Amino acid sequence: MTIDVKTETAALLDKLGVDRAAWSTGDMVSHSPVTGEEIARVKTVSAAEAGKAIEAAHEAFKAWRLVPAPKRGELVRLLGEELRAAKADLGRLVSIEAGKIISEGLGEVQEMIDICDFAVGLSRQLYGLTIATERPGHRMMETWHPLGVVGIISAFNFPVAVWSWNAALALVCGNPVVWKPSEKTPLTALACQAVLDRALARFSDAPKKLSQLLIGDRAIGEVLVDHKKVALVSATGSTRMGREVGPRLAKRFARSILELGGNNAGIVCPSADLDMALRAIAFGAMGTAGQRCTTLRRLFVHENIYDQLVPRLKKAYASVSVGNPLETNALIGPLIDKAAFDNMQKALLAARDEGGSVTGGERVAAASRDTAYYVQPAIVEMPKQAGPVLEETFAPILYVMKYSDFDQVLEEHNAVAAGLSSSIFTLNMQEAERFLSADGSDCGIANVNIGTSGAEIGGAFGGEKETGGGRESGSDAWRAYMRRATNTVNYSKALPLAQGVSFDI
Ligand code: UN1
Repeated sequence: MTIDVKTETAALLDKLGVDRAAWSTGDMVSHSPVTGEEIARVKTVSAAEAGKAIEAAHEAFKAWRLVPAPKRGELVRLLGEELRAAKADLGRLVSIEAGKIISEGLGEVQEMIDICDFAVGLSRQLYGLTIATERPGHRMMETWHPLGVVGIISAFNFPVAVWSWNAALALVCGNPVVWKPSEKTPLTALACQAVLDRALARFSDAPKKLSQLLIGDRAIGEVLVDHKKVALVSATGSTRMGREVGPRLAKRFARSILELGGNNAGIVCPSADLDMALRAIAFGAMGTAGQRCTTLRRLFVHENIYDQLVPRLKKAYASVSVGNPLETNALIGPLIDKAAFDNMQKALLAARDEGGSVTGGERVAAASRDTAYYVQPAIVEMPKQAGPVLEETFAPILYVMKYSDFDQVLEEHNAVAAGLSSSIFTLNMQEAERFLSADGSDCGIANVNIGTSGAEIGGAFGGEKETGGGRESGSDAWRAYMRRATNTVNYSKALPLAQGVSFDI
């Protein structure tokens, strides 16, 4: 049976409650990477409309910040309920629009449900400290207040989860959200907005325009970044994008959460459980067709086990199923577009120039049309870490290198510009603990006997160096979405000054 992707997209959008006017006659052409065909024409907003949306969000802020946080949590609880009901349809739409295999499309929606649950609990835990003061009859404390309009810029590869990490937290923290999704994935964004609208319809205390979607190109992202009434922009995407967005926000002293590129590595030590490592490496490097910011891209294998592990890995690479995620059970779906394919081929050529030996990487004819780009994942044995190994290529390429000395491999591990995720495979606790220590992995995520990708929402997500330094999702990432006030209250009858200063008038 051949599925008509365009017809199915329309049916899913109808089921998810997205207004046809938003995606049938607009000026932004939307494609599915599954076949490369056009699936919708999405309406975009002008810069002036974007500006108005932000002004309206600011008005919503004035009311939303006064709604008690646990009540704001109730809205996010309803969002979680609506997402549970929409999971199958939204997950499938993610597969159509981003090319993920079905279980990963569903997994992404599960990630949204998880962050909603987290945020609901958080809505009763926006704690401030009470701090000892040096003055008698005084009390010092800190209070966390809503921050203002939160702008969200998201990428194609996690078209819905990244929005939810930011939106769920921003909403319980008392902030409206204005979202500019990737131009490659506007349909899933429309669907998210429709799901949230259903939650809002069941909730009586929300001001109008609490959540808005701005579909448009880069110029719309710029409106969000430059608008004085946007207090925080959380931007996920390339380091190149972050290099533009970061300084512009800094210039007007706005906050930023930057979640940029990764060039994630794993180290396989002599004591590693190789069966476990093999599976973790396979998912980390080939899963999502290598299009996660957490994808495993560099692998350092100890020389004593290299000849045991690498042939097995190559076998896994040669036999992995690549195919249409809507019609087959393949583990690897398509690349997002031709540009991604071209970049992959360029990187493989550059790797060969550096002495790399490439297995895989060829285009696979998995769709009926030649407008889709499926590839056999590539594994590249490199004599050393050089050339394309030092950069992130958003495609399934795993560079494998041999190591002999632990100190040296730690240095090489950290010798790239990005610092997002990292893994060590070892049963030796000295190696494991060293990897997690101050002179171990320099990444925001450091794992033991787990791959680099697939983080749970409970931890703070993000990385160092050119990854941008931002943290989203769990732990205390919520603090970036609020402003902290330090309050000192004098309940005595005197006015002692701090630091023993006297100023008697
Ligand atoms: C991303 O690729 O932008 O850890 C996010 C992971 C997912 C999130 C990835 N939970 O792989």
